[in-house]
Amino acid sequence: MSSVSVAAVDLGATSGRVMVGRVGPDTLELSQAGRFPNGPLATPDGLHWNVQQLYAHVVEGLRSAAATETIASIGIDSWAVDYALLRGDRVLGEPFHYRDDRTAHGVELVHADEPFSLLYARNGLQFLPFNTLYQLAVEREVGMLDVANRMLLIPDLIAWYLTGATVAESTNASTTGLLDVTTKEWDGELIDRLRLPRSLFPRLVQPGQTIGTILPHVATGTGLAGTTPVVAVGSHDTASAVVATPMMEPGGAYISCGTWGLVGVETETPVLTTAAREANFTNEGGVDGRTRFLHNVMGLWLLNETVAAWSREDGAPVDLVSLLKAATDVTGEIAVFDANDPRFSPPGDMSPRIAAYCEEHGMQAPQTRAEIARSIVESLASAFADAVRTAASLSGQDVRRIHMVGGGSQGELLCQRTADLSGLPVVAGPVEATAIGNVLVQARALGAVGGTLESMRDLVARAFSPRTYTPRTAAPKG
Ligand code: LFR
Repeated sequence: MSSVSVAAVDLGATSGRVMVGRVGPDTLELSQAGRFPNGPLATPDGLHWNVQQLYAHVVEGLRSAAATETIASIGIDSWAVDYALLRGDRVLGEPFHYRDDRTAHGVELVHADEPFSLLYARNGLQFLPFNTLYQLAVEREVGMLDVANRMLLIPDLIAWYLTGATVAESTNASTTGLLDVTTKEWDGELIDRLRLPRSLFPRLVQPGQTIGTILPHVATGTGLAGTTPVVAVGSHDTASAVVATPMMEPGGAYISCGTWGLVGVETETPVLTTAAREANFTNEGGVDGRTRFLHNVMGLWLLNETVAAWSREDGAPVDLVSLLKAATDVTGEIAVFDANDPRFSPPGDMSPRIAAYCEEHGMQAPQTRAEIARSIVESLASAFADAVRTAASLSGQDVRRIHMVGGGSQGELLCQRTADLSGLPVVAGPVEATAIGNVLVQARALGAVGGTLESMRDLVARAFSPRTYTPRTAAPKG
């Protein structure tokens, strides 16, 4: 086996990137071919994603990648649940952002027909008001589904732009709420009961399968060979991140920390107990048929939105490194708020919402920017530690260490406080777990690396030495 170079398109809610991975049996290197901002775009009809612009950045990134080396394939991952509607080959408007508040009405529409407990038994998903099925209920009500005849999730839409092929990659399809959690096929009966047209949902593909080869104009525009395939990866970003989480032995939980903190364990089969449902734990589809049993905790969103607001206020970017240093030096009582409170979900400055939360709960609100940042980090670490404990007890796994991957793994204070509050060592890194998981699944499909997820994780651990944070205080009781 020799090494190959592949391109990973990794779209996050606040930024996207095109990475080049060089992968072989003993090689795993990553370099950046393009990075660009992303975020909600407010228009009179709600919050949207500007996917045309994202696609333009993707093409640009692929062109830079092709300029330096021969790219053997392309893989695409992004955040979950959001989609474009198409009629034939016409895209019907810009996709909605999952934080658009029309989803509240979608929840009412769906739950009027199907109680959550029944949905959970079928799809195994935690309740999140933006799950695709709630969004589609609104589309149905406003008549969009009388026109549309295809739905493409965001990575599948980008794959269609590149190849013209319409598919639904299965890990991401598992976040729609319309996949049967056991068979991992579209749940036709549920789709009928929700009065959605079955024809909306494309053929499912598994990570590692080829979606198609790039279209001639894409080859011309990027300089890639006309035969370059787009290979399905764990196209849900969290699925790719879990692939590259170096859980080498049993007993590892993970926190994939970017915009969100996805906290959980990997299981062989879904956990569909009443306790799991009541704790709002999800069973998302993982690569190689594994289950990602996890809970969505708010993540760096809280800090990023607040820092963005302060930067607007100052007319200059706030320096995150100095802010976090000042936050680390804060002493005394710090308010810990419920990071999962829905008031923190819409975009914007979190400080007034944190102050209101503290007032309602009889706590002294953080005052200075350093105190606010510290309060956010403490609240995230506390929510992470709680979610790890719950994941362990619901899954029956004996969790002995926590792997923190993604952007949050760079935050020393966050990692240390998560270790302190959980009483468990936190093994931090890699930062680019999502892109690494993306390139590894492509490399395996091309035959450049072998076999199991475990052997790929072994390669990750060798290539990106993680840093371990040891808990400084005894684990809290209970
Ligand atoms: C993380 C993520 C989460 C999903 C949320 C919304 O980027 O994909 O897993 O719940 O975004 O799509």
